[in-house]
Amino acid sequence: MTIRNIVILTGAGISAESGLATFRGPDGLWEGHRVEDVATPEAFRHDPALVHAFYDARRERLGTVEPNAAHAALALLDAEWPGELLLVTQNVDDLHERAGSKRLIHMHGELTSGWCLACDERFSWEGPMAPQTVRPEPVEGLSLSSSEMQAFDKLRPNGSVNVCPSCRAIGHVRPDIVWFGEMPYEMERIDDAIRGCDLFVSIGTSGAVYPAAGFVQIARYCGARTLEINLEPSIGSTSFDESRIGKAGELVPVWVAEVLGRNAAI
Ligand code: BJW
Repeated sequence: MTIRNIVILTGAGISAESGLATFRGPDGLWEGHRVEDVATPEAFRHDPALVHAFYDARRERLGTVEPNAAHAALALLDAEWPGELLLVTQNVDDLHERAGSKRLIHMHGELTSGWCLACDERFSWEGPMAPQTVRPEPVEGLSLSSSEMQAFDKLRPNGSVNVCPSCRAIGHVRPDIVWFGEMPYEMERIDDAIRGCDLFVSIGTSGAVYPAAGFVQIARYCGARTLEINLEPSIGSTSFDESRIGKAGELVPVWVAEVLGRNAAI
């Protein structure tokens, strides 16, 4: 079978070897909370401080990790593949783009993006987002000491506080992340690419969350060959033509070398 159009779906497992926790593994709880408890609009309405703390901690962690061999191999494939290619990631980290991937969709949003609920604008975001990290306005007779000022400034690198850079509303910026019950981004583009691909590859995802978990069935129905690369068989493993079981950092470079017709030392 000649392959021209490739769609690759990635999940948390591809970033595990970079040191980012997966959601449903043994380290998948965050301070005792399941992702289903903190990644919903209801959770954000009920306890915004908790949800901000979850994403602030992950945004901070992002600055301490690097792309791994699997991200690098997919970036190489993107650079060298002459046909159509689309990398659809469920991950909200920025390791694919830091590795160099260009043809990329973040279907579940991005940690480094904010969304203002007051004016509906989206913008890039660094540092914490929790409103309590705003340095208090000076109040007559009650001034902050310089060490207190420094402590607040440390909490807001590059001056980021929960102020919308577009409309200046305070406290209305939420993480630009797709939570349960919300529509993932760019579904039409993703659907078109899956229906038109000859090869669909799923890497490092458990297959527990829809619509991503259903992509393999659409690809198969439309005649694509399907491959999964995962540490263990995913929930939908039997839907794939082929499963390669092992670490993404080891198996993805080998697969990319095969596709590019090279030996495995890439
Ligand atoms: C390695 C490795 C290594 C480890 N190498 N591998 C009932 C039935 C069916 C569906 C529903 C239902 N009730 C509700 C729904 C819909 C719901 C859903 O799917 N719920 C399920 C819980 C059942 N979905 C939604 O609500 C979505 N929206 C939606 O459906 O809108 C309507 C719609 C209709 C029609 C078309 C389109 C849309 C939105 C889902 C939003 C998901 N958001 C989250 C959190 C936000 C992002 C964040 O905070 O990071 O996204 S949940 C969380 O799970 C996160 C992930 O992107 C997502 C998937 O997890 P992932 O990546 O698979 O991670 P893990 O941990 O589960 O798996 C890691 C895998 O890696 C494991 O298998 C390991 O073995 C492996 N691994 N190390 C290779 N080194």
